[in-house]
Amino acid sequence: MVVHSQSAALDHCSLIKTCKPTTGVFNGIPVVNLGDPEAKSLIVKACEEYGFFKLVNHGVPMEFITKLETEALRFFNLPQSDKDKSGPPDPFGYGCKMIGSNGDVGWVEYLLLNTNLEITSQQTHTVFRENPEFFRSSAVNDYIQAVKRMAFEVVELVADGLRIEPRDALSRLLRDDKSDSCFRLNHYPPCPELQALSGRNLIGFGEHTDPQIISVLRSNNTSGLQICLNDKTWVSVPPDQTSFFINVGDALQVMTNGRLRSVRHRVLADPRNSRLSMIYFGGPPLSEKIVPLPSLMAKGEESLYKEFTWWEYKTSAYKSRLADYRLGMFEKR
Ligand code: GA4
Repeated sequence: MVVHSQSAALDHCSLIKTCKPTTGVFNGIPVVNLGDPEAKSLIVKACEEYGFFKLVNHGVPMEFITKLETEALRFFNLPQSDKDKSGPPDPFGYGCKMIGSNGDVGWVEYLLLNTNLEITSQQTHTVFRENPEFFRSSAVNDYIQAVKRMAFEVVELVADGLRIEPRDALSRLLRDDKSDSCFRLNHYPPCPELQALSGRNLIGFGEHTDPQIISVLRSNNTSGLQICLNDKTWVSVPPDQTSFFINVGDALQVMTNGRLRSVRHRVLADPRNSRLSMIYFGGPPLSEKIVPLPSLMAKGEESLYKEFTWWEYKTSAYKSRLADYRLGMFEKR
């Protein structure tokens, strides 16, 4: 993203929302050590209360993380015209400021990628035709494979903690060859002039919940991520470049009949430092029925939601605005 002058920057930004600067960070984010024998109950508690937690001792080699970060920065530092050759993100590729196709904008540029290995060569061809070095390096694949493995373990612990049987009832959906998962690299450039002029924080990525089962986020050491607590207050998550942050998605909320809550979150651009985040969104196959898992339902308990497939939910999500409450139309009233 190149800002030529202050006025050009303001033109670009006229559609980007702002919010009052927030002070202080929230120190109450639950932290789970993947090696802790109590991990399953701590994960469930965190997902019930916040739909969000920080994962340490996660087993993803730091080397994979740093390598991908270097490659991603190399890409985002290319001239705008070169990056544009890898866009638009329909559905995969490079995007700048526009999020989705329904008018949402943010102070962000990004790469949306498929996580399915079979599609990788096709992706190299379509998305990285003009920038093949990015995909020729093993950085993306090594990272995604390691993060997926960790995500499978996390959802198996969710299953254990909720006494869901079989314990792979969730992980099999993410492991499936047809799993509809994706990967996103977000780059939030600093924006000092704009912030100084408005005295407010620019929204990098507007508030939303993730539609999938689980999202696994890692960022550099620049702050910006905020989550919305049950009392509707927004709190800043202190960044930690060596850990992962796990989000419950809408599909997991439905599959647990509302026991686990998908977390509303957003990202504010930092006036001084650029933020880079990498997120794996683990989703089920398109044909999968998204219904509460039978082994979790108490006797006589009814589903809070109408029955739908992941394809139906995804189609409706992609027609919505970022901030919409997407599960609303699937709730039984
Ligand atoms: C939010 C989570 C993921 O980033 C994403 C986003 C998707 C997009 O960027 O195209 C959506 C958004 C996300 C939910 C509502 C729709 C679709 C933008 C948007 C306005 C890739 C996803 O799966 O859903």
